[in-house]
Amino acid sequence: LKLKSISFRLVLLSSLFFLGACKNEKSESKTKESNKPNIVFIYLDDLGYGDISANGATEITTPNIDKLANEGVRFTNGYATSATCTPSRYAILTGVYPWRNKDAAILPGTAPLIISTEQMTVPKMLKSQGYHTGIVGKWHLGLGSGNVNWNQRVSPGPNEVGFDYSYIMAATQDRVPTVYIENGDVVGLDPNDPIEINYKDNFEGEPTGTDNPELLTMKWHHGHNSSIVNGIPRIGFMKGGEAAKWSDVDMADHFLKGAQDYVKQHKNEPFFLYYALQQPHVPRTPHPRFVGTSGMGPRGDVILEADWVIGEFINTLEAEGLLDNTLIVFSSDNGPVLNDGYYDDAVEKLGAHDPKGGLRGGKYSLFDAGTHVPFITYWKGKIKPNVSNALVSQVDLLSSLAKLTGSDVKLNDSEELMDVLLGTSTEGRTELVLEAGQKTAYKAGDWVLIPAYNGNPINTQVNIELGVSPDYQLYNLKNDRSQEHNLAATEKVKLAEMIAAYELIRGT
Ligand code: NG6
Ligand code: CA
Repeated sequence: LKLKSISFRLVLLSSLFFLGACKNEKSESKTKESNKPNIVFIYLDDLGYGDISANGATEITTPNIDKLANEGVRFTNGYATSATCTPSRYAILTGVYPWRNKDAAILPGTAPLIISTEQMTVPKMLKSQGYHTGIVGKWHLGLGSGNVNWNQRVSPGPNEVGFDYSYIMAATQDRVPTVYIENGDVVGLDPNDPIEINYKDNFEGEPTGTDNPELLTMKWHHGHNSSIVNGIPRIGFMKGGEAAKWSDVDMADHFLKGAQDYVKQHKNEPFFLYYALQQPHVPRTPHPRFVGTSGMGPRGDVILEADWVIGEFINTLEAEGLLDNTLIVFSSDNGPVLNDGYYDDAVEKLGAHDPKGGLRGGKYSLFDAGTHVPFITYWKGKIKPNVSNALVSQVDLLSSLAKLTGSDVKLNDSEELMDVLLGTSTEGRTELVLEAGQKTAYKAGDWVLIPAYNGNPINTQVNIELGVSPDYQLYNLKNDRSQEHNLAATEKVKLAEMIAAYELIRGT
């Protein structure tokens, strides 16, 4: 009798399955591929640990990012590899520590591509597992192989290191060329008005921030005094390409639309989208509907704008029926900075807000706030809401996602921490090398070693402590989250142990 009922159930089940398959072939193929969820990185630019209300901000509310945090895993010990953009972006895509690549430093808009086309990358690995791969947003990893001609297809770039589709800004919002590039081609370029870029010399007769203050709608504080685009002085000189120039205030909406279109177009296959927002990097140019919304000036306003576009993007995933089959990783490329080269009231209107969230330092710094950033994983129905204190780094995404999607790719610097990222394990990394301005520090558990370095202890232009000191620094973040007590002189044994462990990694 038992056997009979089991076989009856089996027949019933399989006929149900068959019916289901006939009804909707597409959703059946999605279920089959459920070990290949869509993967989205939402990556912000210069967002600090304390800039989101989920991490304790009280002066600013970020409901959409908080939704990811409160319904996903909110990491309290999530790290970028670096305190600036290019190196962190190098690591998140390649799974290799950026200090292994001497070119992984803040790049001008004319820099050649610093990822080798031979190298493994997250999109390449996912492509080999059947994914369609796309990037929308900030690139800043160099393009071409030197002397880029912006009037022809620009290559190699994202499409040559694993992305099937790319819609990018080349470098940063404050650097020329101030145009969008789709699959290597400048969008909207008029061939009769070719683009010329130079990072050393201006083109004759072209206005600059230094010479033509009367043309500026935003004043520069340091750097940012070269070509003027949309009233904003930039880094680097640009001539031509008038019709192709982006609108700064529309950039957030523009990238949002690109990200939404990408998921709509690829919803019937597993996809990876690297959605790299430009906020709250300078120049901070909120769309008029966000101006004044934070009461904190443009920096706060663009954080609210970023939160809004993220909400819209999640709504699109939901409307397309993709939310419960999509792993979202949310983070930032480096810590916060207030005045990063323009007068935009970021300091003056900060009030009680603490972008660092109680950590020391900031962007550019070896102190914790340089690299200790918001880090969230979210997967509706799969990840249980959780706060994790496990140590994780963006460099771990390559090996971890390989594990998730059935690839055997595993790189040494990139630890396989998929269970930690899904919130089912708390066994994170035991150690991590951090980088700022090509100087490195070492974290093991709660301990942080900052080796002795020559150099300025403070970047006075941005008013951030860089963590640079001619003496060894040793901190225990457990009792001293804001790194106020240097224990190097008293914890001699620990210091020696940390130096030895650090040198072992740096020597490999
Ligand atoms: C610095 C710029 C800063 C910012 C940074 C890159 C000056 C004086 N400062 O050199 O404004 O653009 O580079 O930021 O030019 S990052 O987030 O892309 O690393
Ligand atoms: Ca950045």
